[in-house]
Amino acid sequence: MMRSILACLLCGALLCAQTQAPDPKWDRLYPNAEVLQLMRDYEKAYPGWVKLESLGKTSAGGDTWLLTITNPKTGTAETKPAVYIDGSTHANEIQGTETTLYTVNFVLKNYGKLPRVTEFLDRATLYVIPMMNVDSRERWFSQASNPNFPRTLPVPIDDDRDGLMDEDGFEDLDGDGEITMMRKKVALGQGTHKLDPKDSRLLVPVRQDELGDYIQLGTEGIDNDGDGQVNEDPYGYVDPNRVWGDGFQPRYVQAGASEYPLQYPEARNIAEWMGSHLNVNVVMSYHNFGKLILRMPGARSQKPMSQVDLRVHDFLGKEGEKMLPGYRYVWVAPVLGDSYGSSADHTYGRVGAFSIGIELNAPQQDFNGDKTVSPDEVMKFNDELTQGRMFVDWKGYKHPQYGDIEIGGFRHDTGRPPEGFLSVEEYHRNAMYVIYHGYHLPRLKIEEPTVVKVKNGLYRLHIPVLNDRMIPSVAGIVQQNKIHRQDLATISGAKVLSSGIVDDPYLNKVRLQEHRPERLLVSGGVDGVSTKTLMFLIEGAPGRVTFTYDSIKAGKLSKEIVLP
Ligand SMILES: [Ca+2]
Ligand SMILES: [Ca+2]
Ligand SMILES: [Ca+2]
Ligand SMILES: [Ca+2]
Ligand SMILES: [Zn+2]
Repeated sequence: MMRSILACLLCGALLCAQTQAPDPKWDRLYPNAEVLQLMRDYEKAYPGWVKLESLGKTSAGGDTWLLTITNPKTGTAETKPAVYIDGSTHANEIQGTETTLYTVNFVLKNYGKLPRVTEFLDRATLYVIPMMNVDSRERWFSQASNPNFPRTLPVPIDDDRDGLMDEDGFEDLDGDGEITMMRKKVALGQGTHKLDPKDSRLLVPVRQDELGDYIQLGTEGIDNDGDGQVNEDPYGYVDPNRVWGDGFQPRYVQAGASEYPLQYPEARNIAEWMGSHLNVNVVMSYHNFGKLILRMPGARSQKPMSQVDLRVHDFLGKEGEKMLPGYRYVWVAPVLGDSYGSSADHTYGRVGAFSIGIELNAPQQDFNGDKTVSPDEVMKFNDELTQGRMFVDWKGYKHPQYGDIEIGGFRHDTGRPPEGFLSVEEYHRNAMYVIYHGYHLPRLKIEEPTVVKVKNGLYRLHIPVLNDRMIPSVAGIVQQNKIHRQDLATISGAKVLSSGIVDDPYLNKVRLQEHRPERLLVSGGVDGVSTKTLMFLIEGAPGRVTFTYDSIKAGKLSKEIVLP
């Protein structure tokens, strides 16, 4: 205690933890209960700066936990432009959660030490939902799982339409806690594969002119319902990234869709909350894998993104390629195929936030430098850099349908999340990319106005409003979809006779607002890295008036102006 008080006296302008701040280790993954404890501990250690709340219950009784982080002394969270990040939409894409926690930890521990972090929490808000698909993420840890399972919402669906739901899932037949793979040795000539001559743990397909003696039997499990298919209807399948409102399509178009948009609380909780938190300018959702920065729209049939928004996305995306080496910034639809009802489409189209999905990387080694990681290179990585941690070796099993088989393969926590010794760099670079977006949140400043006394009691003001960061105060999509009102400029302390937006101050070209000049709506707000000058013709006495610029996405600011 004495030591922490002393530390507090010494830290001056730093953000001091009131209790021992959590100090997570980044070389391992955190089960849900530990994630929740970390969130509680951050809230306790940084009272006022960190708020933890549940946005509501989820499909299987969990909570949508939200962290709100900002400097409370510089304004409340909702009054500031915000970056929102989330992880584990796909429950098996685990380390999105740890990536968000690393970001939380970094900004709290470095406030007052690093200028950009300090600026971020002073003028902006960071919203974090570490575990979107919280119930299935818990199941990934607590029950037998694999790198691809469970993935979807915890909602039973009759995948094979036999009248039963989730009746034939995967099984951990050998009871090792992992759902791995099955293979079977057969008589020569009856197989499709053979053992890889370089590594007998791997199978290779036989050539056209070659006889095989192995068959692949897929994921570990049996035919539970005797319908002649193995594992045809496992737990799930509603995809939490195909259930959102904007661009939604039903299941006959989009596999994994819900019956109607926002049917399930995992998405609805967030959509409802964000619908009343339109200060969110940026949404970053962590997935894996593939080293991609994905921009919307999700499908080629959707309306293309406006040029003004595309320019901003392209700028931030290209910077991302530099900060995250090996990542590619791409339009999702032509690269990963058309998808409908994704969260990024929703938060862009309905909230007006620049929204990207990030496919995180699990670095493994391309030993021979041919730019691909082949199965035998994965094995070499497993053997030499993890001492065999990743792979469960094949062993014999008597299967009720297939007879004598072998069971083996990769553990559930391999391949998609980085190995512990490689995770920090991934988390760190991604956290810095979040702060980079925070830096480019719109930052408005009211510049020195020009005041012209037309005659006694009549003044013409030209007031420049500067945005010195890349993200506009009103995105193109906000205008296009009429998501919320435009920025609003007002003068108090005088009567406004006329107002408008100045197109050319030298030639006095002004677009006048026809009605209610006292309430100037600034169409399109202030673009990134630009100035918009506003004109007010006012009737008043010498003295002071107050100009106020009120932006839903960029905050509210005022300036006193002296009338001579
Ligand atoms: Ca079924
Ligand atoms: Ca097993
Ligand atoms: Ca079956
Ligand atoms: Ca089964
Ligand atoms: Zn995903």
